[in-house]
Amino acid sequence: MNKFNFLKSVTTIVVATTALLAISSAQAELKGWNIHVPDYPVSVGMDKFTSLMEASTGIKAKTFHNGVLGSQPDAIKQVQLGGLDFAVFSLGPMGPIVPATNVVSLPFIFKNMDHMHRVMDGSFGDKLSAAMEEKGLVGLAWYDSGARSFYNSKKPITEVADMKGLKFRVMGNPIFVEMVEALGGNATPMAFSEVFQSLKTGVIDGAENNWPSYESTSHFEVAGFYSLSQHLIIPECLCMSKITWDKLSDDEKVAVKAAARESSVLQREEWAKRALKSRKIVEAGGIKFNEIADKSAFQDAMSVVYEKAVAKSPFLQEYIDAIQSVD
Ligand code: GTR
Repeated sequence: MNKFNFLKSVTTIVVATTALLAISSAQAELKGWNIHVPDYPVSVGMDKFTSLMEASTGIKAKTFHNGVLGSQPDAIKQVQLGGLDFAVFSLGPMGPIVPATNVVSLPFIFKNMDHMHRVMDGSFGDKLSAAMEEKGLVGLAWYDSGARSFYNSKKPITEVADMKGLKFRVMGNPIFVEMVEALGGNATPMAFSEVFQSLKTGVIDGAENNWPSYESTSHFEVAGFYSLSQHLIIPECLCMSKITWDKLSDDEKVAVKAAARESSVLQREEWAKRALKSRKIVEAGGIKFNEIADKSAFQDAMSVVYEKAVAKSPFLQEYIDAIQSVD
């Protein structure tokens, strides 16, 4: 090959490779799943994540808010399969897929939000991330989701006996069915998107959630008794499909994790603000709110839920002890 032909071939290879790269990056807009409305703290956090990621790596990504890409259990499967690239998931419905995460779905496992942060931001959080990664979900950062309380359309819950006969929607995890049944209520697992209509038509009497979700879904308009049981504090995970993650270079992985961590700082600030704002909105909307002076009977009733969880996955006992040993 003469010098001219050699240069021509090199140029052809360079042009072809550049074109290929351009095609793959043009096609490679990552797709993110989110269940919440666009101004929700999770959504604000995810938008921050994608803009930081694009700024530091050039990787383009878009989050589809409002649950338009389907329910959470389906989306978890899609992220595992690589059909979706990233998402923010509550660890609540994650348990059937990653049993280790069931520990944070145990009622009253965390003393308060600060305790949850100390546990999840420490080595225990890394342990849960590792369990998720084995199932194809790479944990990038933990987001806040406050404390969940019961609400219903019939009456205030002031003691365990008030739960009797009421039908509550729960997230898709047997732990939550057992939780409501242990309190004397009836439980129906149901997708988040179906709860409003089901409350409105009386298919269910109540549900349980944090202030921002109670407000953003308008559930407060159809189930006006909110009783501060704060029985669940469940962290959420910004996670990426392992299939997508494995395509990143080492430098990109570092940058993507940094973007996720930075987004979680904003998400947590937004969370604290939105929790106060949502509470004001629903109170102004006329809901009847009550504190539960003594939660000990609710907590005591949960021992059967803990026993069943440990019977199913004996390793959970060590996880429970680990969380309870964090101050
Ligand atoms: C919200 C949570 C969602 C989803 C929802 C539900 O608080 O952020 O991920 O779990 O509750 O009740 O289904």
